[in-house]
Amino acid sequence: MADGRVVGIDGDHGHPFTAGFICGKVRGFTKRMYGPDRLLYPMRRTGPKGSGAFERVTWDAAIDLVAERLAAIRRERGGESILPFYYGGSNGLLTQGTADARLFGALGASRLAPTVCAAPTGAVTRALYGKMASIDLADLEAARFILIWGANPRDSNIHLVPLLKRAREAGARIAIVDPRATPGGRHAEMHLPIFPGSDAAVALAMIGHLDRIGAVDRGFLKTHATGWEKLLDHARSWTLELAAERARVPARDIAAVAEAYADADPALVRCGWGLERNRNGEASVAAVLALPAVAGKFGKRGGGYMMSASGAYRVNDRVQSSAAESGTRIINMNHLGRALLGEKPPIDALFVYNANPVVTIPDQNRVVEGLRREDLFTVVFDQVMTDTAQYGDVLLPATTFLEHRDLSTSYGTYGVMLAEPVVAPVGEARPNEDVFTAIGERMGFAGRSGDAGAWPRGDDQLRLSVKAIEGPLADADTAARVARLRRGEVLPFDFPGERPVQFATVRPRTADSKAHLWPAELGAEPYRVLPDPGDQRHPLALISPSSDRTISSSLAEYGFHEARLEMHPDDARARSLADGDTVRVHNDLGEVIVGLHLSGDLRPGVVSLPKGLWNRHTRNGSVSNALVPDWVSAVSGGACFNDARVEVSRQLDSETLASAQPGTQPRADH
Ligand SMILES: Nc1nc2c(c(=O)[nH]1)N[C@H]1C(S)=C(S)[C@@H](COP(=O)(O)OP(=O)(O)OC[C@H]3O[C@@H](n4cnc5c(=O)[nH]c(N)nc54)[C@H](O)[C@@H]3O)O[C@H]1N2
Ligand SMILES: Nc1nc2c(c(=O)[nH]1)N[C@H]1C(S)=C(S)[C@@H](COP(=O)(O)OP(=O)(O)OC[C@H]3O[C@@H](n4cnc5c(=O)[nH]c(N)nc54)[C@H](O)[C@@H]3O)O[C@H]1N2
Ligand SMILES: [Mo]
Repeated sequence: MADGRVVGIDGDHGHPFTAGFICGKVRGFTKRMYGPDRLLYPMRRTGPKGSGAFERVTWDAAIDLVAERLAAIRRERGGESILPFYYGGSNGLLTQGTADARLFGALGASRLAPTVCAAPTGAVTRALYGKMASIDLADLEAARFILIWGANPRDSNIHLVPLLKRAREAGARIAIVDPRATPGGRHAEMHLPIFPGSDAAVALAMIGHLDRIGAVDRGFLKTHATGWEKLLDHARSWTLELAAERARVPARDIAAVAEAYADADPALVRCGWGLERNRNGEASVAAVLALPAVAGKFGKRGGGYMMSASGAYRVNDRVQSSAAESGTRIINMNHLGRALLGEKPPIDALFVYNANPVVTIPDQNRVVEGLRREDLFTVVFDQVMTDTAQYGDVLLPATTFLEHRDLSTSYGTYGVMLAEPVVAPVGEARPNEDVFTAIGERMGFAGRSGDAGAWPRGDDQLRLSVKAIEGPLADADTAARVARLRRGEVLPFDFPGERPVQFATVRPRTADSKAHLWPAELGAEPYRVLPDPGDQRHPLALISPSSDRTISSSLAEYGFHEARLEMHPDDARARSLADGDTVRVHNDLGEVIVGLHLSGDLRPGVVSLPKGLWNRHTRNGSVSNALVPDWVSAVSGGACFNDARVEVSRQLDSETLASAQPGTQPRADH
């Protein structure tokens, strides 16, 4: 800190988990706070939609404008014609689900199904294990075999890396199931480079194989599971050969991973999110998470499965927002483009905050077409001028985590902490809670601070949010929790025996405390595998996994220079392409023009563009989502990013210029 400005960011060396270690992109966060993309004051659109022409207005004028338009739209078209759109944001409990929920509840707005991430995984962990707590990261070291399935800790979960290293030094073997040899995975003992979307087939074949070699723990299953006979029966139909054909890997390699897993003790499955992002998402995650039950890997430290930690606790939305559940229609966020263009009755107002849908939601071209609607009133509330903000009618500047208070619940670890602001807001930026409350007041839904009917704010909101955390959080008493948080403590989860051991100290939270391996919640055929969506014209699978440059699309404004498409040299040779060429990645939904980078880390038949790009990072101003269909997974409506099938051809530079959209050319990094 110097002169009220942040000059550097470092980890907290007293933090029980990170011990002061943070990633490079957050270390550079001042580039977001004070960078040229920062939104410093409210603005109003002056040019055509998407032109990026805005004029500065006061906060008062901006809130008047938003309140008047929302009131008029609600009066004329009904509350459901208003759609709030949010997701990642700051990921805290004060910046989401508080005053925003009160405002949209009071408006009777349409509700958003938050499905862009973790919907299949969440549905499966609920159905199979009643969201039993995952094993704690610290217990990774106790494992002798770690099966990393569709996760890339080196980029997306960097605090796992030292633990993986220590586990290996202690003798653990590591196997990776991933279409690419991930940066950390290159050293793994085993790598199954399966074709995207074939996970369910592979995991079922493993289960069938375990059965044939006598490695199924029937004792465990009889006592602790239901539906396992049906699962074993079904798994038999997925022979190693069938799965191998589907996954495009040798049958013996699938068998070898299954055998190594069966032999090791304790053995752990680290399940990521890469395998859920297709139409077989639920079946894939279910088959993978059934493995520890089938092979009898639960019941000891270092065995079982590890996902995000959020299963251990629940945030009671009703307590946190002090609002009643509304019965209004629900819009799947993955269908944003489709909904803006065709929903009946139509969506007339869109309020975007904590999200950047123009680049993070499937079917980018349709999302943009929807946002271009002249009759749509769009508010975008963000920290920076995102690709979505370009389409706003009103822009509201938001504070960053160093400028506002937030309550952070765990995602990978078991703890909750309160982060207080360290500097005053930059420019005229304001926190979410504050702005949604101000709109609520202006619209007459909330009394002014101190008046009757005022919405809880500040410390009152903090108490509600802390109270809303249901789970094994140390101190049941809200006041005691708040006091500890305010002293800067990381409030730990209070598991019997310190850290959860699945089927020992924590059990499934299903009605009978058993694992449900053929759960009705996943439909009549929970392990049904749909055929690959590929067609002959678009034979390559496009994946868009997280990178170490951004957090979703956040921080991409300084994290990226220019994106490159990764491709296996064999696929390039077949198309007469060379490293460094400019290529057109295309299918019937759209095209992305980028430079090509050849890499033997990817399996043949799969190409990759990083998740989180902004339009300026490609040569035609489109990102991978321009190629992603907006179909959704069967049970939970999850996004199918990795179902994109594409073809790649060489692009001449003269063509690139002709097809670039105005204002979206790549820009130099700053
Ligand atoms: N640096 C950084 N960290 C992040 C994020 C970020 O954007 N940047 N995002 C955060 C968020 S929101 C999330 S949800 C998590 C996600 O973190 P992860 O669980 O690691 O998920 P992804 O990065 O989407 O993909 C993980 C791996 O799945 C592989 N994969 C792709 N398709 C398939 C498939 O069909 N089957 C299998 N088995 N593997 C496949 C990819 O090659 C990739 O290596 O990371 C979080 N952490
Ligand atoms: N192609 C492809 N697309 C993907 C994925 C993929 O694997 N492939 N992964 C998906 C995944 S896992 C996820 S989680 C989603 C995430 O998608 P989004 O939820 O859109 O996440 P971000 O891109 O991080 O956008 C969050 C925005 O919130 C803003 N923000 C941060 N804090 C605050 C705040 O306090 N107040 C306000 N008002 N704004 C704030 C940030 O500046 C940022 O612009 O993306 C998905 N998109
Ligand atoms: Mo995510």
